[in-house]
Parts: sequence; structure tokens; C-alpha cells
Amino acid sequence: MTDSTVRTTGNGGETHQTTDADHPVLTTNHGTPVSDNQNQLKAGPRGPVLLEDEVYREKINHFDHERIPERIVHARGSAAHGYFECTESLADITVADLFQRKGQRTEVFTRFSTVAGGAGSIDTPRDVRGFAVKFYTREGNWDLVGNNIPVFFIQDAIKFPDLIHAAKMEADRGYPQAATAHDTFWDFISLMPESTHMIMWAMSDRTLPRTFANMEGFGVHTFRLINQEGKSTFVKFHWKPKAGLASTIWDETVKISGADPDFQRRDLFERIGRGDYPTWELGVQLFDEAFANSQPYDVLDATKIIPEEVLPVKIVGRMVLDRYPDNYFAETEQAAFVPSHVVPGIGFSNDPLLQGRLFSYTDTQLSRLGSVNFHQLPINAAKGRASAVGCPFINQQRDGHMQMAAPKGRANYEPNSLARAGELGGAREDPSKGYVTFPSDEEGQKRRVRPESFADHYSQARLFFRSMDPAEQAHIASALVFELSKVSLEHIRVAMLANLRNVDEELATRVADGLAMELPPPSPTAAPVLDMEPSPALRIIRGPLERHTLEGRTIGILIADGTDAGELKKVMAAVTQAGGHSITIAPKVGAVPLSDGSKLKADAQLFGQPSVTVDACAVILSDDACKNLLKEGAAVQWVMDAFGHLKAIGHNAGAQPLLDKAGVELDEGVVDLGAFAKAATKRYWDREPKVRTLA
Ligand code: HDE
Repeated sequence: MTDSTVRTTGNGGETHQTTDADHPVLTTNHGTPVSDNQNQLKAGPRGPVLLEDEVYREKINHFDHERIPERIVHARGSAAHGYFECTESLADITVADLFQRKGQRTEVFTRFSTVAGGAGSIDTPRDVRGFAVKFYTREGNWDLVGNNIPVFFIQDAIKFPDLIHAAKMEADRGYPQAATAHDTFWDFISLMPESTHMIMWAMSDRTLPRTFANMEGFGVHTFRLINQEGKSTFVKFHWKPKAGLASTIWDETVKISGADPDFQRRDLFERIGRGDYPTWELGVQLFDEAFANSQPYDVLDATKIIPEEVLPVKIVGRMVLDRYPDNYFAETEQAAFVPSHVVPGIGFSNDPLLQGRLFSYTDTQLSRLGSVNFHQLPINAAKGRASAVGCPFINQQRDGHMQMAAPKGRANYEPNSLARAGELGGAREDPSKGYVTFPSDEEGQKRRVRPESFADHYSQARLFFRSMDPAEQAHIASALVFELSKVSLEHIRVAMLANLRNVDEELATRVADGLAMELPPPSPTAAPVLDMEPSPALRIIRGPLERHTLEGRTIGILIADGTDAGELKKVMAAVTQAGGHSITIAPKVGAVPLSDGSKLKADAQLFGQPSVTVDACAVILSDDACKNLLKEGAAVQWVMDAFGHLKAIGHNAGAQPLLDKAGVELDEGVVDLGAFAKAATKRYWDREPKVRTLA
């Protein structure tokens, strides 16, 4: 090849130059160098295409097969690499390698997801979020495949296909995508009272997380930790976000979906790019049989929590996500999380939902990834031990579709004695280091039954609702009104109101009022409904994880021609000093002439960066620019939404007419620029009753 080649494109003989020194030679998948990547092989310039064109056929053939089946649930996801660091040894409780030494680090890959929508759906529907962590420990991979909500809809895995069919788009019409506000979902829920506790969470602000970094994560089920002596301790896992819990307001969420369907994925990518690494503490609730037996619910029932006030969460580590994947498909899409993948020192409880999951995930990978060798894909491969054959796993399993390894020797069976003859003998079991299942005593008749201890479906739903801040209670009631208003079959709404009466009379009344319906008699309950002690730890608003800070937050600054350069500089400096990240937003991005004659390249354009995409808003305008923007609906809406979404608004005098036109009323959160950085650290929940009627 020469250094510089003139290539012929298909555009009527137009040519372009490339320097080959900058690029390696393009090849086919079997390594043959390619001479022309612009034209198919033809019989004559205007003649038919020839079948022998391997370069074209291979390229299109590969393209035609680029997609694999998306996940049946949790199809829409985003992920990042990072590490887990043990901050408190659990060596007395478990032999799990990653918990042995304070300061010990273990690589992780963590994927966040929505549940119901397809892979191309929006990031911000009202939905539960998946929170799946793959720990590449030295003793094998441990997948802690949890959610951002500590309970689940159903108690027994046999109902999972029904739940998901009911939640996903309706079978005949193919909609709605990524939304539970439709007949079939609420039909199923109304007939499954065990889902009521989860419904309280699903209708709360928990299903509208601001970003992935602002979510809690939960292992949901009760697991076991097993120590050197073989003693088992029950455990529930919790991830506590360092950035604090934060959610969006429904109207804001809907607008984010239109403005940026990839809002949370983009945030994860950009956050990591800025070095603002999403971080969580890992907490454990540890307990024994005696504690379990003393509670008024069953710890094997995944529709129940153990309130933190009853059993505190002990922090034992932290997870930092500091590297975005190089390739979405190879890593995020091909990552296979399998809850049955545990390591020595971690075991399962008899939770029937967990037990059902232990079968499902490997099964689904076989249809999604298409091979029993999915564990060999780099993202799924264990990293802990380097074995004699150069891979981190070693056994006598062989062959299969897409086998990547070429194990040496004849020892594809065990036991064998080939090592005695100097040949490779392969690996052997090790009773002292190998995984040992906790030998729990089990007895009973084989029957398809639900235990009596799973019968109470309402006490914890009530506990959750009554633990909420009044603003959160209003959001739950309003979400129920919204969702049930989209239910077209009247009897389903009635059934839901009947269930809600068992949760809380006031909630049921508020929802019935919002629907303009009569309250039906309460539905029958299988067990008495208890008034449990409220758990304020469950709150987001005014709760223990609500953080008033600019750290990890994005501040939007609306500017236009003639914006005061000094004022802008001061606001940006104050935001940076407080640990925040600011972006300038202008009607035209290329060059904004400022008051001092300088020109600024704005970070974003007004139409493309509505105020829903930022956490707080500053408006710095010259008198003339403000006058022009009064005629620009996008600018008026920018400010109106900032106010309606309870955000801080900092402004200079020049911006006042725009605020007036947007209906901004003076309150604690509407401040001059000097007070803005402090005001921007929170939302103004007390403003809410002034800007919208809630149920
Ligand atoms: Fe899943 N779930 N699930 N699930 N789940 C899947 O596995 C399933 C459940 C969760 O980022 C699937 O690889 C059954 C609870 C997450 O790739 C599938 C039951 C919790 C993810 C599956 C449940 C979860 C999945 C689909 C009832 C919270 C995404 C694709 C017993 C503790 C992981 C796949 C990722 C994915 C089955 C219930 C969390 C079909 C049968 C409870 C975070 O195997």
C-alpha cells in the first residue's frame, strides 16, 4: 500500500483523501485485507452484483445478526465498572473472600435497568430499577442481582411470568411501552393483594429516581453468610448512595423523557467522565433464627422489609463506579447476571422467590447469549484465579457452541490418573476450600402451598405509607389517581380502591376523590392488619438520605447576548466551589457576546436543554435579551418549569420580567445571584401546594 491513496466513492466519482499511515489495514473477519470498502463487486460498472463478493456478503451477513434477544425484563440498562472496598471486616461472620480484610478491593461491574420497557425505551418511566452487581472475587463471581426497592410484587416465583405479562405492553395492541398505567397491570395487581406493599413503593418517588447515583439498592431476599465454623447468619443487603436519595416530580419526569430519553445513561457516562464517581456504601442487616421468629412477618417473604429502626444497617464496604464500558454491546448487553452465582461464605435462604430465581437466570442466558459457554465472554468470565490452562475456571466441561478455550490434554474426565504418567491431569475438588452448602435441616410434605406466615399483605403497605413525609404521601395518592385514571375497566378501579382501604382509609379516600368514585367496601383480608411502628428511614423527602448539597448536581445557567460577564463568572465559581457542576444554556450556542465584549461558547442550546435536565437554575440576562426572550416560549417554559418543579431560581435584575411572565412567585427558593449557590442545594417542597393540586 502507498502512504496516500485516492479512493473512489459511490458519489458520482467524487474522491476523498486518507492517509493510510494513520490506520491499520481493514480486513475481513478471517483476516484477508480489503481493497475497497465502498463498492460491491459488479459485472461492469452498471451491471449486476456478483455472489462471489465475500467482502460484501460477510459484512452484511454479520450486520444482519448483530442483535441478540433483549432481556425479557430489565432490557433497558446502563452499566459501569468499578471496585468494592471492604471497610469493615466480616471475617467472623463469613468466609467470603471479599469481606475478609478492611481495605481489600474487589472489581465490580454494575448494571442499572428499568424493568418493563424494551431496550430502546426511555430511561425515565415510572418503574422499579434493577441494581445488579457482579463482584469478580478471588473465589469466583458473586452476582448480587437486586432492585432499588427492598420488596417485590409477588411471593412465589411461579407468578413471575403472569406479573411480567400483565405489566408489559398489552398483548393485542402492543402498547403501552414502559408504563404500568394500563388495564392489564392493574387487573393483575388488584387480584394479587400480596403486591400491595410493593405498589406503595412503585407509586412513590422511589420509581422516579433523579439519576442512578441517587438510588438505594437492595438484595431484597434474605441470604445467608457462613463462617469458618459453618455457622450461618441471615443477611439482607443494602446499598446507600453517597450522593443521597433524590427523585424527580412526575411532570418533570414526563418532560425529561421527551427532552432526553437517555437522561440517566448520559448522566452515568458524564458523571464518570467528570470524575464524579457514583459511590454507595454496602450495608448489612444481620440476624439469626431467634430474631426472625420474633418478627410479625416472615423473613422468607420477599414482600416484607425489616425496618432499619428494628434492625440497624451495619456499613461494611463501599462501591465506586469509576469506568464506563468501552463497548455497550460487549459489556452492558452481554453481561449475564445470575443470582445462583455465589461464592464460598454466601448462601441462600428458602425464600421461594429467590429459589425460583436460582433456576431462571442461567436458563434465560442460554436463549439470550445462545451458548452454555456464556461464562467465557470477557465481561462474564471470572477473574479470580489463573489456572493451568490460562483461564480463571478449570474443570472437565468441554466443547459446546462458541467454545473459546482450547484446553490441553486428554483429561476431560475425573477422576483420572494421567498425571502419574506425566500428562496433564486436570483439576480436583477440594473439600476444605470448595463451596459448601449450608446444611440446613429441612422436612415436610411435598405440597403446593403458601405458608400461613405469608398471609398478611397489608400491614407493611400501611407501615410504608404512614412512614412517608406528607409531600410523599401526596405523591403516592396522586400517582394512584393518575395510573387508575388510565384504567378503562371500572371494576378494576373498584377492586383497587377496596384493597387500598386495608392500607389506609385516608389514602383510599384521597384516591377515590381523585377518581370521583365512591369508596367500595374493603376487600377481605387473610390476616389482621397491624399498625406497625412507622419507619422514617424509608423517606426520601426529609429522610436520612436526603442531602442538601451541590456535589454531584448540575446547575443550568440561562444566558443570552449581553449577559453580565462578571455575574456569570461569580455564579460559576460559587457552584464549582460548592462541588457542583454548571452548564451555560443560551438561545444560540456558537458564541454568546457577553457584557465585557468577550464571546462565550455556550454548553447547550435553550431548546435542547430544558430546565428539567438540571437540578437548579440561574437566569442572568441583560434588559434587552430578556425583552426578546419574553417572546420565546422555550425560555418562559424554562423558568416556569424550574419553579413548578420546586427548584431554586437565582436571577439578576435583568431577568425579572421573564420570571414574572413565567408566574414565578417570590419564596425562599427564588433568590438573587449571591444567595444562589446555597439555595440551589435543595428543592422547595413547601412550594408544591402552590403550583399543583395533588390528591
Ligand atoms: Fe429478575 N430476571 N426475576 N428479579 N432481574 C431477570 O434475567 C426473574 C426478580 C432483576 O442487569 C432475567 O438476565 C424471575 C427480583 C434484575 O442484566 C430473568 C423472578 C429481583 C435483572 C429474570 C425475578 C430481580 C433481572 C431477564 C421471580 C430483585 C437484570 C434477563 C422469582 C431482587 C439484571 C436476565 C441485568 C433480570 C427472572 C424477580 C432483579 C428472566 C423468574 C425479586 C436487576 O432471568
